[in-house]
Amino acid sequence: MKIATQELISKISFEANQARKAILHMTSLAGSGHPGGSMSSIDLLLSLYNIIHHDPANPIMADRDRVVVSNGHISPAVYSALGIMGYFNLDDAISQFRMFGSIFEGHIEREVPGVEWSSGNLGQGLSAGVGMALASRINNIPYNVYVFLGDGEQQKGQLSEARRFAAKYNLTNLTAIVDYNQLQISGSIHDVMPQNIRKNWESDGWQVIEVTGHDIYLILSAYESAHGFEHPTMILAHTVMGKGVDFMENKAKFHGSTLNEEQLEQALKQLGGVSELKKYRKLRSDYKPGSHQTKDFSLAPDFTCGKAVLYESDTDCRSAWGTAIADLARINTNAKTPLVVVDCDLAVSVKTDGFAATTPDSFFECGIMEQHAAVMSGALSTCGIQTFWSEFGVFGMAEVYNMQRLNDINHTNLKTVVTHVGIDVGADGKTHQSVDYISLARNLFGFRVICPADANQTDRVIRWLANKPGNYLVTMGRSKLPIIRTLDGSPRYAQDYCFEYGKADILRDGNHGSLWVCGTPVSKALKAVDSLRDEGIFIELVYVSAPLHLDAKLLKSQAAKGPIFSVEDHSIHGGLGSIIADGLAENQICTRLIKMGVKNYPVSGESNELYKWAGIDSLSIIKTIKHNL
Ligand SMILES: Cc1ncc(C[n+]2csc(CCOP(=O)(O)OP(=O)(O)O)c2C)c(N)n1
Repeated sequence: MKIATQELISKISFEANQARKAILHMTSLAGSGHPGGSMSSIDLLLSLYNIIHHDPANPIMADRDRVVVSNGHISPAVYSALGIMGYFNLDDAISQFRMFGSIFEGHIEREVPGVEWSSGNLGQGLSAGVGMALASRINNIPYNVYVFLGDGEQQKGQLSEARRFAAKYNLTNLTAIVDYNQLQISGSIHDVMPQNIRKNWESDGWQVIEVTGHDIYLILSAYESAHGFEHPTMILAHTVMGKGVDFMENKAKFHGSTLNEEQLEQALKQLGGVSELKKYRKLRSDYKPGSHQTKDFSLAPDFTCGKAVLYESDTDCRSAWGTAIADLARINTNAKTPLVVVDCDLAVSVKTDGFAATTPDSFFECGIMEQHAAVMSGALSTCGIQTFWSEFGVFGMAEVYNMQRLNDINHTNLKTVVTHVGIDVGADGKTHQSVDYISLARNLFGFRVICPADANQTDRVIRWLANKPGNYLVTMGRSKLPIIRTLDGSPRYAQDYCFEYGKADILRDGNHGSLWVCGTPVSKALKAVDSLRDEGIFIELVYVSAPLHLDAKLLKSQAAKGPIFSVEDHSIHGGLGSIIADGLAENQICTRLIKMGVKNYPVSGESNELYKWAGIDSLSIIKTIKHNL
């Protein structure tokens, strides 16, 4: 780190003045945005970018220090600082701010060179920074991570989850900077929601330094001293909202209000400048969308997949998942890509305890902090680490829906493996019976969902998945399931079976109609179809392991045979049945669709009782099919 010389201080002061003018221009030009917090945090941001290890000409340099801005609404400050540092042409950011087609969106996006994490959903950035700081240790690449946060943002509970994790794993390469301007949208942070920010961080095990956030010398000194402690450090920077323009200072209104032309001129005069709106308006009208380069967010693991395990007797898919991931860890100790598993106090139930015993250094225990775990895991997966997070269905998706959404926006490579999905969970009751995992994931444009049919398919899916980039949700129930067999009695997903994403499997042939099934009810469906076969009713049984990617051709050929029945241990709203309905309508395929699945919040009971309750046990399936043929 460079020492706070007078020359450096003058340089930063000059740049901060330039940035303030840019912030005001871009927000006034766009007619929206957040100038107040941008002006309060700009001295902190520019001071940091002037001393950290980074290279604007190589924004993805492996050992660069990372800056995560959790309060993504201060995008005008971030774009100004990065533009001044040379990541891109500052005039582009000013003129294209919040414009259709531009990368300079209202809240910061990873597409912008120098931006490490897309943010705007307050409270999540510290978890992302924790993931990056942990990744430095896992990858054995030394660098520091800095996370900017607002003071109103301190009200978010996820921050304490992230703080505790950072303290537990002693992430001393992590520094948080809180822009303590004491204002938020609705006024004073002390009125909106009183709290003792300093004590909260200290009680979670962090070192806290307080500093005046507009004194460049003191800011630089704080950054220098932040790494001298045995704990992660938070810098509580006392700042002034709207700093630099007298009529904006300490006014909550300017959190999210922009200046009109007259106010802009007055403000620029105070900053020693003049309005350049005319120039930027011209640049804005000349801008053609789509001229930016796209970043490569991918992950390219090269794991040895090992020998498939063949299960011959009833087995729960979660045990097959646990065995496969432990096996992958065992045989890949020298792989170039690290393989990690994240847990939230459920390892014994989700069966990752074997992995933890095999490679304890690659297993990270978050406790009951799912929101932090989801984001931290997502961030790890952006740092060249194949990251599996295993959870109960209800906590791995519904509990953290917005975190998974932000992961997806961030182009993460996260593998979320959820067990205990559906009413198959049984006696735990409705709070634990996740019946919306497909419908939630379906909204996330980058997610793929895999629902293995039995232990054998689970084993192949996990080994296949180890080498895949992108976001996947793998789902499984709690119960032991029969092994799926062909009519001659051999395992359908035998040792030589290779998983193919999006390929549905025909488990039984038939020409009176088809039954489409996804997830745990497959053995019930199989039993129903085999019983009907004995009665001379031939129903084709289609197993859908990738419900979000239906094969339209298959749908068409099946529809020609007769009605389509769907069965799932999931809400009939938004799951397999709904996806089939969309597929039929969108492809102009005309047939009847009869959906079987969960139609209300479930109740406690044995899973067999609950399947009967929902009408997805074998007898109910037979009855429904006969009734509708
Ligand atoms: C999870 C979440 N809830 C609400 C918002 C809407 N919002 C944006 S900024 C803001 C106030 C933030 O206050 P502070 O952190 O003090 O930032 P400053 O006003 O200093 O810029 C709110 C409530 C959000 N972006 N994310």
